Amino acid sequence: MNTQATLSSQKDSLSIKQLSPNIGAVVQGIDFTQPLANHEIKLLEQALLTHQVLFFRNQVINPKQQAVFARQFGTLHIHPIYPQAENQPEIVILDNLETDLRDNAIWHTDVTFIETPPLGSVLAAKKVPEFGGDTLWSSSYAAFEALSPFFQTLLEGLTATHNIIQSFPRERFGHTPEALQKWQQAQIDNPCVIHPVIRTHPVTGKRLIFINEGFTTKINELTDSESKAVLSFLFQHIAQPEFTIRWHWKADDIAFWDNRATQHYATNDYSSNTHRVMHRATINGDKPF
Ligand SMILES: O=C(O)CCC(=O)C(=O)O
Ligand SMILES: [Fe+2]
Repeated sequence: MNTQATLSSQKDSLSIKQLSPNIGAVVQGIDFTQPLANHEIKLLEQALLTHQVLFFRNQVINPKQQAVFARQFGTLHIHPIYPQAENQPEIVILDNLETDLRDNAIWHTDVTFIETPPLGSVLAAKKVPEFGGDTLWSSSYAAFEALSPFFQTLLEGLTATHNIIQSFPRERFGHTPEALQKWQQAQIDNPCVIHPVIRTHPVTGKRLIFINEGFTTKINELTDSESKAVLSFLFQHIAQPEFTIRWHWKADDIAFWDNRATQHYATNDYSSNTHRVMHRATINGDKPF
């Protein structure tokens, strides 16, 4: 297997080091504070398709620079519930002292509660514990490919319901009058949506599992108990260590993932006295098929 590739251009070079057989690579040679050249955008897009999650070290950026970086890959989503950076509504602030982040400690794909879930997310570590607070990503391609052809075929024709409330319940996100109003509006603006259980990646054309414990509530064509059993199997299946990569954060690290082909899990194993702050830009995607 080719674990190290150096892709050179006229004056700069990008090094991409694969981290595991199924998912993850570390990229060197990118400066997030500078606009990317067209060929760099293409190389990163290609690397993202190949490795599904890319990691970058030592990127000191502010929310504006993060939004500018992410916009080179598409328009940005504004989250209906999470707090936003000042004057930069596209940047979500995930601060464990400000927000109940327990639902990120569950395997999920970001924002599948809308018709056109994000194509990717760019997550910047601002404050991280010395140990603990790692994030894991799982390859939805690898998880699909490990299923028997018979079960793959069974799942292919099915659709599932995704519901924002599954990860943003009222009791945790509606505790002040302003929060409650925001939560109620988010519910009105985001009615349940239906996505295929098995999705075709719009660029690679590969098939992948597209249900997640964060937002998927039901496989529509099955009875309640069948749906429960199949979802519970799939939620367990995608978490197999063989499909995953685990990242231990240092401040100023950035992770950039293909949100169509992955799920992630933010480990909630650090003390509540510890301050952990992450900033996320979320890039709009298209309707799954
Ligand atoms: O805090 C993290 O490491 C990840 C949180 C998360 O789920 C996200 O940013 O989408
Ligand atoms: Fe997430």
